[in-house]
Amino acid sequence: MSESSNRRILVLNGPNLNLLGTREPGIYGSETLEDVRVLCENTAAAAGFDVEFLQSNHEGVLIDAIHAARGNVAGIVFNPGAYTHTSIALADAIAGVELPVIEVHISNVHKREAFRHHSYISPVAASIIVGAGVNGYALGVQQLIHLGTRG
Ligand code: CA2
Repeated sequence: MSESSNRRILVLNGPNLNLLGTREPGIYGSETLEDVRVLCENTAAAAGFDVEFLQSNHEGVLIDAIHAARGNVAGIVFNPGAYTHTSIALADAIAGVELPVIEVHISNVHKREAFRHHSYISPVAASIIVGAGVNGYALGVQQLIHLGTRG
């Protein structure tokens, strides 16, 4: 891993998160995904880190992004959306790249339907942030930086 990839973070978003701020504000708040991108960039910049920000509605695109992250970033802040509850393939991709992944959920999934209580991602995540609203992304960026810079 080069010096520059050490100071770069991938923020990855799964299906339907492009709709953030446009519907269901009672569950997901009124901030847009663009607001989340700026929040992540500002949080990372305060510690001298850059952010690569990606959203996809396609599982294979997310898997490719995780593979491409290897050697290029210090770690991944990942909201896998509904793939959280279904995707062994995403869990395998994370296990395969050996990068720290911070799993983020805007809503408190444990207060919601039972099918949202199980995550295939959590067993391969370094940390999990749930129910903090979009601030969870900022906490995720800070946690990744903390993991990478602790002695
Ligand atoms: O709470 C979260 O961040 C979730 O990962 C969001 C997923 C949901 O399936 C997970 O159980 C929990 C859904 C993302 C859809 O985002 C929307 C945002 C605004 C309007 C409609 C969907």
